Formats: sequence, structure tokens, C-alpha cells
Amino acid sequence: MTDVFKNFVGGEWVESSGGATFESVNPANTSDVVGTFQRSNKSDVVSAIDAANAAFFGWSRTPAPARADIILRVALLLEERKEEFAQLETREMGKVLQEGRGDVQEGIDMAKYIAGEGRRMFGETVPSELRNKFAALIRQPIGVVGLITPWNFPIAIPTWKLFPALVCGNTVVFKPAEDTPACATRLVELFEEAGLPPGVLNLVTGFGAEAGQPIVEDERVRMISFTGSGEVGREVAARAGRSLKKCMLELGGKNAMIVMDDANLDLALEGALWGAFGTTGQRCTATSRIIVHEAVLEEFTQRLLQKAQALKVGPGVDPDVDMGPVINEQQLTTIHEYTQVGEAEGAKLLLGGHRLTGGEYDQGFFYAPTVFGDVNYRMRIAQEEIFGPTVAIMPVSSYGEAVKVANSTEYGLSSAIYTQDINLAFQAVQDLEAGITYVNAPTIGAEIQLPFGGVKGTGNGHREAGTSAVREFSEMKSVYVDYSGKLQRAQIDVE
Ligand code: UN1
Repeated sequence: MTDVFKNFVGGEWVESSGGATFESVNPANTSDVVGTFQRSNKSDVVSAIDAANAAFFGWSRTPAPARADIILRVALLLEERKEEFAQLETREMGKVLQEGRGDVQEGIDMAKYIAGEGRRMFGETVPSELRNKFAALIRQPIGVVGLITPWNFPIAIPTWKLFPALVCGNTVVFKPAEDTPACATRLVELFEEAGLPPGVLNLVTGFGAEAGQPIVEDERVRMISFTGSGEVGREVAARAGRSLKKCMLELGGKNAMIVMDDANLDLALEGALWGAFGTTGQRCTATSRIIVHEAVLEEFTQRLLQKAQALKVGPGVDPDVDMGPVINEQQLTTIHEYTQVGEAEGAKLLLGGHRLTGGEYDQGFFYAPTVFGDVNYRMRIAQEEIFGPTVAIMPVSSYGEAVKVANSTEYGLSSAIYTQDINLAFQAVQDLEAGITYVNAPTIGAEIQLPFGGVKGTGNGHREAGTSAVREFSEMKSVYVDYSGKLQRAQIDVE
């Protein structure tokens, strides 16, 4: 018997009206069932939206500092239980424990940052063109917001959305990925424990088509924040557009690291290894292309292969393991299909390219660290997001060519350059088409105090976290107070 988890609607833990459930399993050992969860349907979603709608008036009128106090309490609870959450993440999602701790820490950081926003949430005051008239911009809640989150950062990404949505006075319907419902449920429990009023945060677990789509389509939901695939993101945006709701998308990347001929190679190699194989390559920000200057290509490639070969792959709970499993069978199949695509396209498979089998590997979804050489920008493995431990080495002969190759994909999330040349570094900051550029660091590792998101096919112009968080999750209201006691006509009665 596994634990049965419920939806959280209107402050109550409830079963799906349809009675259907699904299981979440440990990707390192599929006989370990993390729990049984509600397979929610449209009527469950409608109930959750009803509850969020009913709670909106009270919550939106609660002073922001009081809202923030609850978020701070969640931060402290999360901090206290960091290890427990990290263990659960590793069990449910597979990332190595150290990274699980990092993921939870990112949630704690976000909570602390946003708790401070409760006493900032800056507006603007501007001078009026007329006498005795006050003009200001204030922030107001949007309404009910729908948050749909992925499995790869099962704590951090929900917190990027939940904390700012709540501090701004919105109420929430939260649909986490079907691969990581336990992490999401435990997180929601913290809000209940911290004293969040009923209905302010509602959780519905389940699948996109059944539980996600009804959130996107309901007219009462005024904003959607979605992180996931480009394909689903486009669908979300199209459906959200019909009811004119605000739609914030983060849709992945095909992030490039440029290694110039003057790079500190030790540093670049360490960065490449972490960027490409950290979280088993399952980050939107993963380094999936390494664009290497031909002068250092041979040395860089040989040394990278040695290091990648030496990575220990296994269950993330084992402290000696460098790289955990991939999330599920389907993802394993996709990753392997890309290996076949790469070979068929004429890229050179230098390392890996196969599922790992035998012993404990047979219990989960393990794939070998995979390196392709001789990749050119037209190949699908250089264009499409693989979301696995596969990296493409792309030779170039100049900085100009490197930038062209880096910018040749539809995505624009993260980017990096390794060089000792300060001028070139700043040049790259200007030239790389991405929402994030790192100098002498890999493409992963964003901190929550700066906005996160990308350009081109990565999104639709929104940013999460940092100073964007409050901006995105609130409406602007322009306020004019005329205390002159007479009619003053703007643009006409000016002196
Ligand atoms: C993601 O890959 O979806 O910047 C998020 C990073 C992490 C967040 C990644 N802080 O790599």
C-alpha cells in the first residue's frame, strides 16, 4: 500500500470527483512507488477555480506585508525541512542529492526574496502637468492565476511562480507535472501549516490534457504561468489568447557554450561537464552545444571525453554518483532517438549513446553520458532540445562564426563564453541572442535575484524571479488625484 495523496481545494484535502488516480515512481528504481495521486478532471479544476475565486476578495485586501509574513513562514519551514525535501526530490525526480538540496535552496531563496517584496512592491509617482494633481502607478492583484509547472525543478520552479503570485494578492490554482506530484503536495502542505487562508492556494494533480487545459481555458483564470515544452507552450498561449488572459511562458533552450582559443581550458572543461551532465542534462538551461575554437578543439574534446567517461551514473541517493537517471521511459526513448538521429545525420558519436543496463541500472531509466563531435548547426541534434545527457561539440574557426552558430537555433534561453579577453566577453554579452549570458561559467546556475527567461522561441517576453516577479504577477493601475477642487483638463489647461 502506498500513501494516497489528495488535491487541496478550498482548504480541504479532497479526492478527484472521477475517482481516478495515478502513481508517481522513483526513476532510479521503478518498484519504489512514491505515492498515489488524484487524476484530476475538468470538474475538479472548476471546483478549484471556484475556491480561488471565492478567496480572492479577502486575500487581495489583505495587506501585502501580512501576505508576505506567511511566505516568510513557508521559507523557514522549507529551510527547517530542507533535507527531507531534498531526499523526496531525489526519490521522485532522480537528481543527485546535492542537486536536490540546491533545488530546495532555490525555493528558500525565492521565498525570502519575495517576502521582502511584501514591504516594497514599488509603484511610481510622477509629476502631473497640472497644479494640485497627484499622479502615481500602483500595483494591484490580477485575480485567479493558473500555475503549470515541470518536473525537472519540482520545488524551485513552483516557488518562482507561487510566491510572487501570492504576495501580489492573487489566488492560485496549481497543477504540477504528473512526474513530481509528491514534491508539489509537500510544498502546498507548508502553506497550509504557515496559515494561508483556505482557497488562496489550490492544488490539482494530474495530466495536462485533463487537468491543465481546463485551467487554461477557464475565463475566470486571468493569468497562466507555464514552464514546459515549446509544443505545449504554443498550445497554452493559443488557448489562453481566446479569453485574453495574460500568459507567461518558459519553453526551454538549446544553450550554447563558446570555448575560445584563449579560454582557461581547465575551467571550461569543468563548466562543460557540469553544464551538460548536471541534472542529467534535464535543465532548460543545460549546455547542449559546446562551440569550440578549432585551435583548442582536439585537446578540449579529448579531455572532455575522459571526464565524461569517468562520471559515475546511478541512483541520486548514492553520494558517489555524479549523474542520476532520466525522468521516465518515454524520455529515455526520446533521448535515444536523438542519438540515432545524430548518427544518421553524420555527427560522430564519441561517447555513450545507449541506455545503461545490468545490475541496478535495470531498475530505472539510466542513459550513458553522450558526446557527439563534428556537429554542424543544421543538424537536428544542434537545433532541438533533447533534455537529456547529450551534448554536441561544434567546431568553429572564429568568434564571428561561433556567435553565428550559437544564434542559429529557435531558442534563446541561456548562453556562455569562455575567454580571457575582456573585450570579447563584453562583445558576447551584446551578441548572444539569449535571456541569460554567462562569462567563464556554464549555461546553468541562475540565481533568483535576477530575472529568468529567454528570447525567441524560449518564451513570449516574460521573465520570472528578480525584479520581474512582482511586475509579472500584478496589474498596473495609474491613479490621478485632483485636489484642486475644479475641473482641470489634461493637455488643455496646462500653463
Ligand atoms: C530549468 O532548467 O528549468 O539556472 C531551471 C539554472 C537553475 C534553474 C533551471 N537555477 O540552471
